[in-house]
Amino acid sequence: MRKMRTLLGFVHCCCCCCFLLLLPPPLWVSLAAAKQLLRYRLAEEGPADIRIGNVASDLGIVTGSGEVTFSLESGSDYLKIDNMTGELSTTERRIDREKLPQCQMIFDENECFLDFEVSVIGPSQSWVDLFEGRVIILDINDNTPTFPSPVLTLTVEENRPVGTLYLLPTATDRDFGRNGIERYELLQEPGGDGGRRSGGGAGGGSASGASESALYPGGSKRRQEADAAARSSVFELQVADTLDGEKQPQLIVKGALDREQRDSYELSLRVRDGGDPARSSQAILRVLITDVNDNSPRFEKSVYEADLAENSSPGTPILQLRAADLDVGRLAPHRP
Ligand SMILES: [Ca+2]
Ligand SMILES: [Ca+2]
Ligand SMILES: [Ca+2]
Ligand SMILES: [Ca+2]
Repeated sequence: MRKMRTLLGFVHCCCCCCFLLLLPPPLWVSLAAAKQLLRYRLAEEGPADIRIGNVASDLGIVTGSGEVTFSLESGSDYLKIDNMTGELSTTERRIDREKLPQCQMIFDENECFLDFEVSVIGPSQSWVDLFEGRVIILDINDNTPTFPSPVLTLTVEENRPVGTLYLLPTATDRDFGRNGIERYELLQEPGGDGGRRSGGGAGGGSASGASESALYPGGSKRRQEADAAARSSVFELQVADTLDGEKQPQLIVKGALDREQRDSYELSLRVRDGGDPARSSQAILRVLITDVNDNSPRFEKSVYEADLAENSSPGTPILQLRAADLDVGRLAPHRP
């Protein structure tokens, strides 16, 4: 803290000044600097006229006679001082900690502050003392953590094994420290049934018209297994701590995926901060399961029989074979 004294034709403290005047100017300033420190703390976003502190009492100056007055030399954008009492308070201008340039990208709450200078003027302007002060701006939890979009889309290939990990978009919360992001949560839909089931996967749908169960006798069982997998959380959330202290949500595949059974899942991702009370928001997490070629084309029947008259002319149709492939776009009708 620096304190400078300006003499206006009167030596306010004869003994001290006689000694100080013998010293080189820089040392004179630095000796005075160690004497006084005006430091206050104030929560952001308060209304006007909030009392911050009393400069007079903190300097040990007796007021009331009107002989000593106070004046802000700097910092008056956000602060004001009562000329007679030395009471420091807020102005009409809102102090938004998240918008103060000096409060961005800091790692210590005490690094967010407003500096000011106040001059103390003696009787008949016989002397002036200039003091510097600092108001540390305390964070309040006035920002809700939010995702970059209300709907987050993730694409996952159906053959990804259990344990495969995907990075999810992070949310942002402009508040500081514990008022920032504390945790992410994955909300499973009731019954795990928030996604869209594949329509059987008979790519193109124009081939045989045969139902999945006809082509795949075990289809209903597979569907039951898929339903059970959906209910038991195919995906889980994991949150990693990054080197820069941020939290990184990750989605992990925890169950078997099969696009031909289910080609999308709709989950909810919630982010919460550590404020009191806490603020939170949610985004839809849409997981799209993409196709891989994991099905072979199959005929509708394993055995085809047809009667053919011995005098049939060349080119006479005998029978029609039907085949299907559950993968997307891979259906190729087979003809005799
Ligand atoms: Ca704010
Ligand atoms: Ca917050
Ligand atoms: Ca804040
Ligand atoms: Ca497939």
